Amino acid sequence: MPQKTALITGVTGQDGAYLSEYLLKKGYIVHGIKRRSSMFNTDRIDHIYQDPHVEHRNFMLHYGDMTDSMNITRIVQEVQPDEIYNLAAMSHVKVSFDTPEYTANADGVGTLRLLEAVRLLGLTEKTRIYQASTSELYGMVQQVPQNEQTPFYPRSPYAVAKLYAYWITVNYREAYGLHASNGILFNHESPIRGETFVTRKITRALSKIALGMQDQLFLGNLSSRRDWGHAKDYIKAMHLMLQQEKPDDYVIATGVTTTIRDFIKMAAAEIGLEITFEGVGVEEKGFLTAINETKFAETVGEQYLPGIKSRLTSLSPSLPHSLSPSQIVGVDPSYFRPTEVELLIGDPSKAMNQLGWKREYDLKDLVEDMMQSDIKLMKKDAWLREGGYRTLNYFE
Ligand code: NDP
Ligand code: GDR
Repeated sequence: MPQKTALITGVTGQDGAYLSEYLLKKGYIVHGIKRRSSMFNTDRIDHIYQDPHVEHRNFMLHYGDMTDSMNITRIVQEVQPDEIYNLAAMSHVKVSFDTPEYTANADGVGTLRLLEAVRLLGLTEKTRIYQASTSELYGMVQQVPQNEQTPFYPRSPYAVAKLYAYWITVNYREAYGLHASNGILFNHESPIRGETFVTRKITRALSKIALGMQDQLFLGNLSSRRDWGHAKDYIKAMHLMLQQEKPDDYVIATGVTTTIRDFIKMAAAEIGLEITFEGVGVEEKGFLTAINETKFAETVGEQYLPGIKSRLTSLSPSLPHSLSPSQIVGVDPSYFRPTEVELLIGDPSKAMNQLGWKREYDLKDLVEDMMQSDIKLMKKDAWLREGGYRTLNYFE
């Protein structure tokens, strides 16, 4: 079989990194579009980077931006890809309320730019396109669980921009016969998930709390429910969609939904900590109520036990809870969204039956993977600090 060429927009993101690795292992030549940034932004793909002076490279990066039509068109022309994976997006739902116009431009019109580039360059027969659609399209859900037939009701500028991208992809498929497919992916996470998405924010913060580097974690709505899978499973579905004879749209999900509150409990349990929630709304708090010392010592380290135990034992009945050192989680309304998506749960039957897609990770595996990785990451910072070195502060 001739070697295939893929072009990935958003190559520096979570999915772009896993997909690049996956396609390179399959023998693809992979081109990625990265943005110019004032600091290095290629952390997630540095391990597969190839020096431009190396001969016969199969992984190449191009500077580009979804808001720049000519740049997108030029790259598509140069690369002549067999497959395009459009993963680039301003992907943070809360931030999209602050930057709605940019989000519409990059996530909505950006998709049009890519489709038009393929059409204008006469590549409609050659190039297959994957569009990163999202469960956020369902927003205020009209049906439970959500499948490919469920009506959309977007609840954020991000979701509305992605709605345009979804339909323009369908339209180019129907109007010009493009092999263009939408993957309606539900939330998928991993150890390289962006630090401000809720799962990673939780696993990073709990790791720091366990190591005595942070006191508390402040979050927004603890009651919303998400259907979380592992990004490593989900990028395989993207590839499968482009290997089908006919383009189509598919839901990729686990079929299990969990509250943010329960995700916190699961992540804490992974390192032997029990967190109990009390109160409602902005008054809700999560307290450290028990420690499985053996598990904590195994997963975090025996030397960190006295620190975490001191937070538990200082819980005195005479102390108001708000002053208790055992408080680990608090609610900060500034993380609330003007309009929230309360419940998502997907039905991936079509993808399982037609693509033969199946997942390897369940939520427990995902949480374990993320916690182990973040404990390791934060220990590195703890050691650097002990050695007198400065570590970076990442503020949201
Ligand atoms: P990330 O936020 O991790 O990555 C987004 C990527 O897009 C980054 O490489 C980012 O560059 C790039 N990007 C952002 N804006 C632009 C722009 N204007 N021009 C070019 N590149 C840009 O997202 P994920 O990997 O998690 O998600 C991949 C795609 O899938 C996104 O489109 C997202 O909306 C969608 N999606 C994600 C889901 C999830 O749960 N992860 C679920 C459903 C859909 P930089 O690194 O410089 O910021
Ligand atoms: P989401 O993911 O909005 O579903 O979009 P995110 O992890 O940001 O939020 C999930 C839920 O958690 C609640 N939440 C918080 N969220 C964040 N980020 N920070 C907090 O402190 C916090 N507290 C509570 C949110 O309100 C929400 O209900 C992700 C992105 O990857 C999108 O690009 C993608 O399309 C969808 O998943 C599917």
